[in-house]
This record gives sequence, structure tokens and C-alpha cells, in this order.
Amino acid sequence: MEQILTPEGTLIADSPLGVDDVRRLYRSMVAARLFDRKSVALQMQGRLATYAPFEGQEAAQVGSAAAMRSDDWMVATYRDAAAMWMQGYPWESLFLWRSGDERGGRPPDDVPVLPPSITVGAHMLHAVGLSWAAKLQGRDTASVTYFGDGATSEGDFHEAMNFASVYSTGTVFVCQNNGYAISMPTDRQTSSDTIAQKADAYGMPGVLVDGNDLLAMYDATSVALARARAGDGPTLIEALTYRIGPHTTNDDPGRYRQRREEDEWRLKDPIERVRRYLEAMGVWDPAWQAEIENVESEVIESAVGQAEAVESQDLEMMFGGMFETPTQNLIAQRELMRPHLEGE
Ligand SMILES: Cc1ncc(C[n+]2csc(CCOP(=O)(O)OP(=O)(O)O)c2C)c(N)n1
Repeated sequence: MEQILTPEGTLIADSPLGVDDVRRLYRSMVAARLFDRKSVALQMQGRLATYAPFEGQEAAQVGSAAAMRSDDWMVATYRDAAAMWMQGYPWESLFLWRSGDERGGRPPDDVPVLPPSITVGAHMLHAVGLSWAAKLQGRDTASVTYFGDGATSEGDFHEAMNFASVYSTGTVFVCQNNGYAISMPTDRQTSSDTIAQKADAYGMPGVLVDGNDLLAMYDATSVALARARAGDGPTLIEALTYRIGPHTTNDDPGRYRQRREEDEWRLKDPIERVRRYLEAMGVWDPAWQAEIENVESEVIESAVGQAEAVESQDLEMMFGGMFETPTQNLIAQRELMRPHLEGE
């Protein structure tokens, strides 16, 4: 397993990033955790719909996304807000989307990120299509797609991996193996020793990375992106990590896993290990920590304010978000819904 920074914050290989960049990404991980915890709190207050927390997965998302160029495509899931934000998706759009408003699924035009996929696995194919299109157009932009261990049991995973390899597209597959697909542990999801080894069957490199190691994730993704840009084809990265919280705010992990396991993973916290490293380098102190937490919390509060200030969508928008001309099914559903909404 590729690792550069141990859980104790010790470098065991050369850092691919200078200390200023590590500080910048540390700050991004802190901001991402604040967003995540804020979202859970908002859901409990009834201000957001069901939310899928990513606490524990910050390094897997921030480290990999930091290696991307601003014109690379990102195609991710409901649990990947930190990665999407790193690639330019605004916090306010993510809040809006989570409140059930379709308009949150559309980032600004210059942000190359697709709306988050709730359908497990289906979005990987879109990522392959985007990088194939770039290849056909002679551009060297790549695409990075994020998915969980559970998604590797979907046929879409096979189709995306096979197509990407046969057509040698510049796709980087980032599997965040966070231990569970809802209540299903990874060892019941697959009989392979690792998910990374599945890459062999498709004829592409597969790398197993400590997903709680910011530097290793940055490094592995940089290597995969360089390969993609050179026209050498796709890579599968397995980021071994852990979902500290529930699957979603509707889930109770106490029903399928031991508290002890969660405590063990807390000791490998992705943010704390970078904090220790920065402290040892003499570039972290509690005053700076308080400052970045204050500033990033204000940014997030302001994003909540912006999302909540958006005027509620009307009935037509709810059914009109997908097609220019609504399908017969959508028209029927809209008519079925109309008396309920008008009766309110
Ligand atoms: C095609 C499909 N089947 C089932 C579901 C219900 N579902 C939502 S999340 C999930 C588990 C996905 O696990 P994993 O891919 O490991 O990602 P994680 O949620 O752990 O990030 C399932 C089965 C779905 N959304 N889409």
C-alpha cells in the first residue's frame, strides 16, 4: 500500500508537495470537515434533506482532487462534496442540491463537474465518455471519477473499466473503499484481496493507496493523471479509508459494526496526521488553527445563507429540470402532483 505520511505524521518517503502547499490542503480538509458537520446539523434541524457524511474521507478526496488541472472533468457521487468543491463546485450549490432543489445540480458554466450521482456506479461511464471525447478532439484533459467499494459490484463498473482500457481513455478511477456499502462490509462485497487488483483483468495499472494519507493520494493521482495526459490510458486507484459516520443521516451504524472499529480508525484520522506533520515542521499552531476555522466557518455560513435565500422552485421546475420537452410520464406525474401542491 502506497503511504508517504504515517498516522503519527512522519514522512516515510519524499513529499510530492512543498510545505506551503501542504498547509493550503490542510486548510481545505479543515474546511471540508466543517462543511460536513454543518450539513449533518442542518439535516437534523430539517433544513437539509438526507445527507451522506464523508468524515474520515477528506484526504482521499482533497488529495486526489488537488492533483487535477482546472479543466479536467470530475464525475462523483453523493458523498464527494469535498472533491467537488476542490474542483470549483460552490458550497452554496451543494447545500441547495442537498435541500432537494434541482438547481443545486448545476454548477457555474466554467466548473467541469457533473451533478453528483445518486445512482450507484452509473456515473463512471459518463467519466469515460468525457475523457474519450477529449481524446477524439485531440485535447489532453482527463477525467476523474469517484465511487465506493459497493459500486464495484455494479455492471457499470465493468463496462466503464473495460471501455476505458480498450479505448485507452484518460480516465482516473478513484475507488474510496470506506469499508461499507451501507451495512455491507467490503469482505462480503468482493472475494478479491483488494479492489486495486481488479485493474489487472482490464489491462490497466491498479494502485492501493492509504486513502487517509493526503500526500499519497496526491502522488498517486498525479501519476495517474500524467499517464492519462500522455495518452497511455486509465488507472484504478483504491483509496483505503473509512466512513467514520453513518451511511446517511437515516442510518444507524451501531446495527452492523463495532464501536471499537470506529475508534481504531479515528486514530488514523486524515486531518490529524497532517496537523502533526505541520506542527513538527514548525508551521502549525493553535492560533492559526482557530483563525482558519473561524474564516472557513464564516464562508460556510454565508453559503448556507445564499442557498436558503434562493426562492423556492415552482411546480414546473421540479418536473422540468431534465428534458427540454417533458416526457409523457413526467407530464402525468406533474398532473398527479398538482392538486396536492395546490391544496397546501
Ligand atoms: C443502482 C443503485 N442501487 C442501489 C442504490 C441504493 N444505495 C445507495 S448508496 C448504496 C451503497 C453504495 O456503497 P458504496 O458504493 O460503497 O459507496 P458509499 O456509500 O460507501 O460511499 C446503495 C446500495 C442506489 N442508489 N443505486
